[in-house]
Amino acid sequence: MALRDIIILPDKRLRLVSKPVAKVDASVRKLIEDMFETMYDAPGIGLAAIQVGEPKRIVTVDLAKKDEPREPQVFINPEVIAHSEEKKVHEEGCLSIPEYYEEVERPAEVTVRYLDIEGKQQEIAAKGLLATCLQHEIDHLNGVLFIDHISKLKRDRVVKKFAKAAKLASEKRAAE
Ligand code: GNR
Ligand code: NI
Repeated sequence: MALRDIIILPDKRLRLVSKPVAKVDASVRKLIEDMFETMYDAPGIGLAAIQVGEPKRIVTVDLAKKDEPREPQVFINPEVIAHSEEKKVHEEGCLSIPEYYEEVERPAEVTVRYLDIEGKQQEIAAKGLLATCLQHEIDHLNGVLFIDHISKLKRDRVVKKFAKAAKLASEKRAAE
């Protein structure tokens, strides 16, 4: 297993549309192992492969609480095939936009079709935190971030803050 670096705003790779996985082979399984290690280390409840720089349609999730046994879940080529009319507001955060949290409205329930680690097609009806998390992760696979669902004023503010931080960090590196 290996810990991978998580890419953060304004890294342009976060806007890539990830490619479907054609075959769940050893390299895909290795990437999934690395994603779990990286997600648990962060820690986060979900991770999309592009967040470790791999534009592949792979998502890892674990919603277990800190003091509970791990419940790793993996979703390959996940697609929302149905969603409720009912919406729900949930506070979201993103490992690629560290320490920024904002409320996002999304469908309360979604049905997601995906491949499991064996490459077998599965469907899951998700509600609550799993529904929110899967929609957040599937957005990543399409180059969409949770800040795209908030007001332009708030989005512009956070994008500016991260752009400034990246500029200062690069100036600091250049001065060394
Ligand atoms: O760790 C995470 N927490 C979270 C909280 C509310 C809604 C979505 C998430 S996903 C996030 C990890 C992450 O950035 N996944 O892409
Ligand atoms: Ni995220």
